[in-house]
Amino acid sequence: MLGKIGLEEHFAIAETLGDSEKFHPPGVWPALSRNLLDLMEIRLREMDENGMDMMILSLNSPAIQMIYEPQKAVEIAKKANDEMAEAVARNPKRFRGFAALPMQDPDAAIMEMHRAVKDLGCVGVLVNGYSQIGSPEKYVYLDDPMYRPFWAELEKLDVPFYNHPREPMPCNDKQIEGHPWLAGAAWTFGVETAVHTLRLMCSGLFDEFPKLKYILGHLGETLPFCIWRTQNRIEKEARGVPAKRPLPEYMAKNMWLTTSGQFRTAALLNTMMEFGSDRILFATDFPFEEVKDACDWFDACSVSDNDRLKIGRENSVNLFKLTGL
Ligand code: GRE
Ligand code: ZN
Repeated sequence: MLGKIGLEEHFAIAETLGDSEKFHPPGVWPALSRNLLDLMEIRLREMDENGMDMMILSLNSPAIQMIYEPQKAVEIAKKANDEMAEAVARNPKRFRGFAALPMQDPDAAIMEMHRAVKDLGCVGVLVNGYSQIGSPEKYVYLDDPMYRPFWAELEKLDVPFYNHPREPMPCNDKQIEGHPWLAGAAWTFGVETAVHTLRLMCSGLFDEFPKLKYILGHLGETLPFCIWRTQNRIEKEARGVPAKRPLPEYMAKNMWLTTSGQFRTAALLNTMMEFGSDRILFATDFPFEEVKDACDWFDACSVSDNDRLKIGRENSVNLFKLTGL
């Protein structure tokens, strides 16, 4: 399919590049770091060769979320957003961007979100899970009451929020002790981000802000497969959960899911059976995955051409109100 739009397409700036290094063997790092830093030739060639019109860019992980000094987080987020905006300005038909946000300071995050959306033209925001704040050992999830004004402002601005994976807190390390191959994208990213999303849903966030638009990668980080059971158990034993509605209802109304890093037709079909094809969006997870792998799979997978067009392009045009393509 030509004209695909991808929305988990990462880049790095010099200050955040090293964050991605620990997840990969040294052998692959030179190519990976080159691809992360490139916002021009390499990326455009990959896109041209594989039928991608546009990448909606986002910073690597955890990047801003692990810069525990709020002032520094603000500074680096601005720098990343400015560098990304320059790349978008050079190639507005090929690139758009998600803003990185310094969640260490919710007021500054609101200000940077406004600047990024209104002045820089960002089409959404992307946050890498919980943030470390004030010290490396203080972790704050996005259901913390201090973020309620941020969510209110996000709802007013009406741009999508992408909750992108980061590694679980170190206190969970024992779970995979002796099994380092399960760290990161292989397994722990996904459960971390699924739990974070369940916290948000159960906290009543989407009752308070029913118009929030929330995106998950990796076909929903296992939630489409598991949410029926979670809801079933919560219905039987609510234990004081603040959420007013069934969790699948928030997923149906507030969530969009992308194909990043999940190039598997059976998993896509399960997601379509739970959600329909209007809320699933194409994404690659470049450069941690190959654009070619994502596109070869997606272009040939056994869905209708109508669904392919929606997932590959039209749902993103509608969600991000993209113009000037
Ligand atoms: C990702 O963004 O999904 C990612 C990383 C680091 C390693 C692998 C990976 O941020 O897929
Ligand atoms: Zn990613």
